[in-house]
Amino acid sequence: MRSKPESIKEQSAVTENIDLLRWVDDTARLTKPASIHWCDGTQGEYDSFIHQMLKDGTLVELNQKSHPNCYLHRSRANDVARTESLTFICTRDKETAGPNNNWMSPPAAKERVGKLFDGCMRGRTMYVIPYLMGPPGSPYSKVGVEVTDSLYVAASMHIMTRVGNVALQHLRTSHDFVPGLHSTGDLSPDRRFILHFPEEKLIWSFGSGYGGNALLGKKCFALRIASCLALREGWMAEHMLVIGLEDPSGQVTYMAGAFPSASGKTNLAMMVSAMQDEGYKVWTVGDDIAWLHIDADGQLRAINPEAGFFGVAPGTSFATNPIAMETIRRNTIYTNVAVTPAGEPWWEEIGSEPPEGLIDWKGSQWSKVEGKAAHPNSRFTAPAGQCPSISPRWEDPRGVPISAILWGSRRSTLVPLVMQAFDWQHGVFLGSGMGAETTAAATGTVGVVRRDPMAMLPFCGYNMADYFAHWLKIGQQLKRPPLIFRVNWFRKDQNGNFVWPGYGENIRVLRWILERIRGAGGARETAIAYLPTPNAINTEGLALAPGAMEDLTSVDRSGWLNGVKEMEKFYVQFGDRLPSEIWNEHRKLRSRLEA
Ligand code: GTP
Ligand code: SPV
Ligand code: MN
Repeated sequence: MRSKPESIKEQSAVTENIDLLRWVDDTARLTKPASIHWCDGTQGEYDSFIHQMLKDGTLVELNQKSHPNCYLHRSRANDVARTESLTFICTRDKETAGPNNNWMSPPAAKERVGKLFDGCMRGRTMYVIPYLMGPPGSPYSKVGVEVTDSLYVAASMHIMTRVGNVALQHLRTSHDFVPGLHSTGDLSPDRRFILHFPEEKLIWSFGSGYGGNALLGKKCFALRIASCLALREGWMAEHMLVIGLEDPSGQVTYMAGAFPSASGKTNLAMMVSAMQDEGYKVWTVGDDIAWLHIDADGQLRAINPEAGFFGVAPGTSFATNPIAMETIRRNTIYTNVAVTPAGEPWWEEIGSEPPEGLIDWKGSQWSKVEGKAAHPNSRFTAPAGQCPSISPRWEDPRGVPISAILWGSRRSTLVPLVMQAFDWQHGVFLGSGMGAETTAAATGTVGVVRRDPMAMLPFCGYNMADYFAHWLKIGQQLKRPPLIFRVNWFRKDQNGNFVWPGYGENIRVLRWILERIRGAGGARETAIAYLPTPNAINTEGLALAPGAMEDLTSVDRSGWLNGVKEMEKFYVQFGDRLPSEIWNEHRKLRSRLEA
């Protein structure tokens, strides 16, 4: 429904929520749009958004025969990934945000960025998007309202969240929603700010139209703001995939895995098991974010707050991830991929040679000398419900019970293929010190190792010392805490080739994890963790280099001692706030390595 900005009365046809109407009204006074559109989340609305964007050139139609209802969007060349240096946590006290976050005081942030929002929607339409994060009817689901001047964002929110009445019906009180104000502005990185105000549960994002910067339900709400709410309310908001692993008897065991951006969550979540014939199958519950709660029986349970996948395109192929390829064949918005003369999306390692006449992600004729045809952080946006491996329980309002937690990141050296923490506290320590090679999902240098605790460094909305303490406390409240594992699919040999085949073959590691959960599976105690015994992981039929498995399951003591120093450098930033348990585990690891 469309209306003039200052007409609370007309808008109350959509909702009677006075706090929401007031916020939208205040926002309209600030941004001064020509009209307001309240999103209802219907297919008709989505279709009309697509139609408008095809007309104004925001979208390009792809081949409707091979890819029905698929479209391509090209973002600005300087707006292609999350911008961590322009992302802020705005709390009264800097220490609350911690050394892991950029900080501005709320008044300073509002003053500085309020000026940018002033009149920024003049002559344009303001879209009001009420959306639900989590399954309808779940006590764990939460409501957000995003106001944006980007139709691309509005259409993407249709796919990634549950938009419209379903959200409004979930409002328990009139202020029971997370407001998020977004404007693309002039898309200049000089005037780009992604601001979070956890104390008033508010998000302000200006100057970017891309991914996590602009789809405010995702990283801004479901991780940064939600992590703050979770700390207060006793649950956890995590950068995790969730899968169900079905065994030959048909029993399904659920696991959650925290891997940094562009480090394998979507692929693990949609894996086609290489052991399907033996009865091991993976079901997809979520591919990026998990909200974890302790139920009345002391069991950890997970819901996926999202309704779609915003997945990395490059590397996705019928060989590596056929389920993703099937999922993104229809009703999908592609961003920054290349396009063939036949109007089909194309990217590096899609499994076919670049055809003659390929158009690159910027819209120009591509030639080999110009580098990648698709942007390395090019993505697909697709509804989760059309994924062939979607779990029958992905929208279970109670969530699924979690039996194991996996930490995984890209480490070309040092970190074994898999290891099991001694206990919860040791597992939290392993997560807190996780090193990860950076990727193209955020602007900046790719491939440098940084500490990325629980894959949450860019997403924890408060001081990570308090976050580690929260993890430790949650463990104490669980009747049977999930076992914690560290995995690494990304070890490389001297020639820079991956040692482990990865993708569907990762089922071999998941199977060992399942055995460990059941008190079986061969393991030996080492200085760093329990490691699989030589034959504990089935490698039948794999073409591994001689000695590869030994390398993947051994401890490089001097390398780990270096790692211990890196962890220390990271931990000291938190001063006295760092839980003593973390220092204790750190000390114990060093002494075991030195023994
Ligand atoms: P975000 O959406 O940024 O959070 O990323 P993600 O963690 O979901 O990563 P995703 O599964 O999209 O994988 C990112 C890249 O890593 C893709 O190019 C994949 O092809 C590649 N990748 C994923 N799993 C594996 C694996 O097991 N082995 C190897 N070698 N590469 C992998
Ligand atoms: C990530 O970077 O972890 C993503 C993509 O999942 S974005 O939504 O852009 O944050
Ligand atoms: Mn992610």
